[in-house]
Amino acid sequence: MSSVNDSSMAETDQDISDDLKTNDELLDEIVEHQEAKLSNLQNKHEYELQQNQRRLEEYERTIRELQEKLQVTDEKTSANLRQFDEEGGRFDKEEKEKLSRLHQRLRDDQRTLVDTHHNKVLLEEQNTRLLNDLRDTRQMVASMKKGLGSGDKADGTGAQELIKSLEMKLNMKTAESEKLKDKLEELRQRIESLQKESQNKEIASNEATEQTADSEEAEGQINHPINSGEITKWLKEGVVELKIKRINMLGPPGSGKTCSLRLLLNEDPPEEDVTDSTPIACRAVKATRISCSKGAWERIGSEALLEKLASDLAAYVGKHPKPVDSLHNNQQQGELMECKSSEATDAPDSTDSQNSCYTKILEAIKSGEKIHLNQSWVYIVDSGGQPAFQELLPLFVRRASLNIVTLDLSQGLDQRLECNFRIRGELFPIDSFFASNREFFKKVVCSGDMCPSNKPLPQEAQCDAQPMHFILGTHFDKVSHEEFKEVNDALTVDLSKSSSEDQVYYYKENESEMICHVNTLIPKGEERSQVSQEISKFIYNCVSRKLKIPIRWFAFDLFLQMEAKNKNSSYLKIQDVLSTGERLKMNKDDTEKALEYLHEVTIILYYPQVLPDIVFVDPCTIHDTLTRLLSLTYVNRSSYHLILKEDEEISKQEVKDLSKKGLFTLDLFEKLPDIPGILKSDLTELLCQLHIIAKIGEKSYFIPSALSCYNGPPLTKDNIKPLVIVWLNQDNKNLPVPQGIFCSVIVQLINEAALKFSMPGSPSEGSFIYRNAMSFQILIENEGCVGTLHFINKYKHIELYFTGDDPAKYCPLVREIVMKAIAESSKKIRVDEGKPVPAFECPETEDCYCLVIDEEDERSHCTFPKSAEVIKGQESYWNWFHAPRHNNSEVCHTHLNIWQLDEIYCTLTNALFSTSEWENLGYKLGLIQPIISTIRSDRQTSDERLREVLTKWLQQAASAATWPLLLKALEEANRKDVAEKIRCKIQATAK
Ligand SMILES: Nc1nc2c(ncn2[C@@H]2O[C@H](COP(=O)(O)OP(=O)(O)OP(=O)(O)O)[C@@H](O)[C@H]2O)c(=O)[nH]1
Ligand SMILES: [Mg+2]
Repeated sequence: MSSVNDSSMAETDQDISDDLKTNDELLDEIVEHQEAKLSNLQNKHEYELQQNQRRLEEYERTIRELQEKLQVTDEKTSANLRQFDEEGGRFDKEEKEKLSRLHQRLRDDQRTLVDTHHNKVLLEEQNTRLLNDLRDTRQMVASMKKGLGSGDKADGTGAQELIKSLEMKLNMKTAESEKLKDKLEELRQRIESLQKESQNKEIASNEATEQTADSEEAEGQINHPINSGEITKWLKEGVVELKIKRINMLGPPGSGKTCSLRLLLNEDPPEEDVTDSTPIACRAVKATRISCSKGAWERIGSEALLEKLASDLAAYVGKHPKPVDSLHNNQQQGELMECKSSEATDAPDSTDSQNSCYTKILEAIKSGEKIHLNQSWVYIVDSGGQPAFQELLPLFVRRASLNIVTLDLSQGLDQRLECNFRIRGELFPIDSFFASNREFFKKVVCSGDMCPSNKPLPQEAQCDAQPMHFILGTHFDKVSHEEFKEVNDALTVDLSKSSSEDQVYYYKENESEMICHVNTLIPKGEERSQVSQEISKFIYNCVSRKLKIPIRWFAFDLFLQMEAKNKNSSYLKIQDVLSTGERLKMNKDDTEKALEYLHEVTIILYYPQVLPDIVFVDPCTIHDTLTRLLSLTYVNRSSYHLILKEDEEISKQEVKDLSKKGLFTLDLFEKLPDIPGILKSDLTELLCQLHIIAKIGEKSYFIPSALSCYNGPPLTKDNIKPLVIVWLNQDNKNLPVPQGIFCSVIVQLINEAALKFSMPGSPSEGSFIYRNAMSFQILIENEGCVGTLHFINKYKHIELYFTGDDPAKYCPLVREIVMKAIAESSKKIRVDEGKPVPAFECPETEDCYCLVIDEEDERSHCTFPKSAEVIKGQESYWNWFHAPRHNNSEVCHTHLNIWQLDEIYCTLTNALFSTSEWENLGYKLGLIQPIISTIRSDRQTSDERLREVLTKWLQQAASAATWPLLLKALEEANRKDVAEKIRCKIQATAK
């Protein structure tokens, strides 16, 4: 039994041992499995930690970079703010606040970044703790293994508990790690958003810096003299594009200019039967179209216009809703409508409205919007028709886009015009240098005389366009339709013979009616309105010029006009002008530049060299004083009280001196009504500067416009032929003598220092003292009187005669001085069109001029395609230039012809003239730039271009092309060597 028991016990032991073994193995497996699991977890955790570590490092780097960037931005912003502070006042409070808000936000962001950094440190600490925990876990697993190996807890429960606790701990750590991960992710996102925000701030800060730089640049420009850059600077902030229809009313005295203007503006006809004559030029009427459909015009005052501008600007930048009455404005068409106000009806609370305009305009400009307003104006200048005024007009009137030419139909076409100076219902006959309507029409319309041809405005589009004409036949109520037709047809024929045909608008093209006939005195009512609308609508569609004016300057101009109106004065003191500028945030320099610009562009007159304290906002007071002075020569003694100051009288001698010699004294000038605040002596100084008068003694002045007009026979030609001065345009077309230049040159010659030009004491036989013809005795120190110069305005040209014993000695000097005076006067009255060229009247062909093209070689070029050979070598002509020389060989003077082109070309190239020098030679041969440009574009090789240059020269110079001229051109083109070679060759051939 025992053996059985023993064996069964042995078996049981064996089983237990096996079981234990199996348990151990199982436990080992479990431990191994858990160990592997833990190890995996540990690896995963380590990997994650490593990742976290790397990310943290990245964040740390990003934060560092961000901090650096922020520091730079911060420094920039602080520098900007400092700069703004230093330049205090330049930037307004609003901008400063904006920047300081930006600065504040940057500081906040910096603080957030510091917080982020702090969080990162906490995260690092947590990670360290995690690592420690993991180390503990590892140790626990190791000790568990050890415990199991020693069999302390043979049932394995200890191990299982351990495993459970380990799993719990691991789970805990994993959750913690997850949390950390989330936190890191959150942190990353915040850093990213911070980064973005910082970038935006940086851009904003850079923009602010750029703006500072821009304004610095702009500030820099202010110190420079006025230039296109200066205008561009102001144009940048906004532009008013004015579509200006600048209209000048031209017509013989009493032809109905003023009455026509009233009709066009739909104003009532004048109440008086005889209207007063208009002074030299009237205050310019600004009119706007009041209704698109009706097309009528209405005068508009500066205040109304300013209010309109302010509300348009406000509406433009969208800050203020447009007032209801401005909503009629049709921006698309650029029409200014329904803006009813005139100088007379401006509201009494003008200061308030002025202040509100300042505010609105400045706000609009400051808004930073690129403003662009379109406004259409009709800008009409009514001028006085007196012939005496004509020469003064260009100084006060700018070139028009349209001339309305009035002709009194009742005076007949060829009938001598009855011209009167009208004052307070009285008529005083005046002389007239145009005998009839036809003559006036031909002068003004067919040849463009008596139209101011001064410079187009700097910013004007279509600046090269010639003014157009619109012919208004007045007094239609006094003639039959047949009579009108006769005049219309005759003038149409005259026009068709001229080159100005396309410069006239036909009123009814289909009915061949060039002239628009009208009775300007139609009584107030429906018919008058209808006629007014019809004509003004037609005129409105005629040409207009576009003018870009910086908004600030445009507003400045209007404010000045308002200031002057408030002060009831035609001028302003410079202090008032500067303070108006200041209110528009313009400093002294800006204001002076704006004044210079407005002087050029509008009617403002500012002569800092003569009257630095005065700005004439409207020159009407100057016109009035001058008109009064000149009218003393027409009116009767009994009417002097209408012209002079109260209780003032003038002597017969004073009137005689003025009308016969053009002389007046300061005493006489003082007797004319004063312009309050302006000394008469200052006014005479101004008139001297304008070349209207010349000072000829301590208190005496000479005014050529006061003289009568010479209508007598032409001078009998003396031993020396007259030199004529003609004006040519770019296409070598003859232009009339520019209006205003003749009297201006007379004044200039009287002031001449090099030679003394002395006027004769009074008109006598053989000498002239007229508005259009003047004789000067030429006096030279130690030699006395060396001759007499007769200087005559023939309107197509100016003629110079010299009578003296030795013309060859003095004529060249006289010619030079006259040409210099013409150049000076052209500048003064801003003649832009045409170039004065010395010439002779062609002895062979009527109306043809021989233009002097080479005084040395006595070469002239006929304006008619015809030879001027006859003049060559004739002393009576060339004495104006030099004593004649005839030392060149016959061969040399043989004229070159177009069929010699190849010979000339080969001679040049054989003498080693390079074809590549074609352009320089072309210029030296007198070809003008457009021809050179055409040659360059039309011909490909220099070879062809040289041939073309020679062709053009031969054609242009006609029979006047000679070898000496070509040689001279070569010498001037720095090819003396070539010239010498050719000269030798020609001489050899001649022998
Ligand atoms: N019957 C009639 N008279 C007219 C007409 N137009 C003008 N008049 C008269 O002609 C005179 C001169 O008219 P204005 O318009 O002042 O002439 P103006 O061309 O401005 O004259 P100045 O300013 O001296 O150059 C006035 O007395 C008018 O009454 C018209 O169409 N018919
Ligand atoms: Mg008039």
